[in-house]
Formats: sequence, C-alpha cells, structure tokens
Amino acid sequence: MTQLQNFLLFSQEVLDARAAGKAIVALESTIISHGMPYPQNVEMAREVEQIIRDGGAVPATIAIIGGKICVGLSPEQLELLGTSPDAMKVSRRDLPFVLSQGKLGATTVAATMICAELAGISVFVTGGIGGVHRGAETSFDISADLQELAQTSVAVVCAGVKSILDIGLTLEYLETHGVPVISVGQEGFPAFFTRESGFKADFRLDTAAEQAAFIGTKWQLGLKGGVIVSNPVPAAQAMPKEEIDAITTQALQEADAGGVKGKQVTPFLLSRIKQLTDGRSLATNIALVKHNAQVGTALAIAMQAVVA
Ligand code: PSU
Ligand code: MN
Repeated sequence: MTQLQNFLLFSQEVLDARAAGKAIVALESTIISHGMPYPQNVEMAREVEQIIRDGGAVPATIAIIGGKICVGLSPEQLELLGTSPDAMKVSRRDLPFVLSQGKLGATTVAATMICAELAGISVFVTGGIGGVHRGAETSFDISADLQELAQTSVAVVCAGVKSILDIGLTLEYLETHGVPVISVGQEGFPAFFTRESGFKADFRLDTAAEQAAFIGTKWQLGLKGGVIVSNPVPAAQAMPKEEIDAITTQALQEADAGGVKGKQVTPFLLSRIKQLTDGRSLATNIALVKHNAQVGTALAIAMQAVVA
C-alpha cells in the first residue's frame, strides 16, 4: 500500500470526489494519443469528461507522466497527450519501463484497468477494446486487453469490438477466460462502427441497476476479473456496414503489405480507416465514446449502492 502511493498521483478533482464519496469514472489516454488526430482527440477528451460531470460523477483520465500514474488530468495534461508524438502507447508490459524512465505514457485499456483498480475505481469508459486480430492463428496477435479483462476487476464500458478484429474469436477467448459480455438495449454484441456484429452478447441488461447488481455479484462471489458492458453506437451515428467492411478489408491488406506489426497495428488501422472514410469514422468514434460516457456514469453511480 505504501509503495502504491508512491506511484499514484490523484488530481485535486479526484481527491475531492474520493473525500466526498462521489462516483468516479476512469478514462484511458491511448484513445487520445494514438486513437484520434489532433485537435479532435483533445476536444473529445474534454467533452467526455464534461458528460461525466454533468451526469453526477467525476472523470479520472489516466496517463503516466513524470514517473507517476496520474489519475485525473488537467486540461494542459490532456493537451500534452494529444499533441506529443513521443507519448508511448502503454500496455501492461510497458508500465514499468515508462514509470521508471519518467517517460510520457498513454494507457491502453489493459494499462488503464490496472491503474483504475490500483486507484479503487471500478468503472472505466472507452470506445473499443482490443481483441483477437484476424489471422491470429499465424501472427499470435491477441491484445493484452483480453488477458487483463480476465484478471483485473474493472467494468469496461465500450461499443464492442471493431471488425478490424476477429470478433468471433475475441468472444471465444473472453468466454474461455470467464469474462462476461453484457449488452445494453439489444441482444447483439455491437461492432463499434455498427450496431450489430452478427454475434450475440452473453447477457442483455438494459439498466444501470441491473448491470451494477451483476458486476457486484460477480465480485462478491470472489470471481475476479473484468466485465464488458457493450453499448451500441447510436443509430443516427452508425456507419453503413458495407462501407465499413470494404474499407476495413482494404486497410487490413495495406497493413499486411506494409509489414505493420505489433503495437502499431491498431493505430495504423484506425488512422487508415479515418482517411478512407474522409473522417466520417472519426465522427462515429467520437459519438460512441460520448454515448458510452453516459452509460458508464449511470453505472458508476449505481455501483455505489452495490459494492461496499
Ligand atoms: N480501439 C479503438 N480505439 C483505440 C484503441 C482500440 O477503437 O484507441 C486502443 C485502446 O487503447 C486499446 C488498444 O486498449 O488500442 C489496443 O491495442 P492493441 O491491439 O495493440 O492491444
Ligand atoms: Mn497487438
């Protein structure tokens, strides 16, 4: 515990929220540094934080700055992450390097879950999680996000998994590791840019109270690990399926032909899809994160009644 405190640095807003017993919602920072271009990335980060405040909770965007795990960022720190080309994409493996070297690090879903759990935050809102990549049977490219969901007890509100990934294999992997996949407002598991992936979620729970009761029960049973709360993009902002499928196929071929590997794969595909849709995928991406922030805020507030 003492050692932990050496690494965690809470913002005043988050400290005040803890003291007042307010609900806190964690947010990741790779989505800012590697997931969207400037200035939309920083605008999105600020607006999502405000949605959480307006909903009655407190946002805690997480990043690694100056050898500390910062929980809650200032507007200047959000700007720094959104504008620094040297901000490292930090997953579980990278945390000790970035912290010990005092480098600037943007946390992925996996690393944000670790930091949120350390900070005592049980709900985390993002856009999409990583998963099993297409062709993983030869590349072994499976996001560390999935393994984190298997072991770290944080609920992750997202819009599902992108079709740049193998959605079916991702769901199989999650089942093997005991990670429940909840869907909100529909039976189907959403595919990020579109509302339907063709796969069903495990459990449909439409209200925050039901979601919180489910998550609380899992953890009270001693079943460690995350829960995915998948919330489809609002219909008005969803992308046409045929268009996104064709563009995804093209982006995947380009990644393959260009020899894009490892942690560069996801950022490459995201930015290429944005270019190929003339920025429309970015608008969809921003809309779905905001929608997730509403669901996550309600969930964080409902969790207060459930977990002592
Ligand atoms: N999917 C998105 N936007 C993102 C990411 C995924 O739609 O910004 C980021 C998240 O931070 C996620 C990470 O945790 O990419 C997964 O990267 P990888 O596939 O290299 O594990
Ligand atoms: Mn990968």
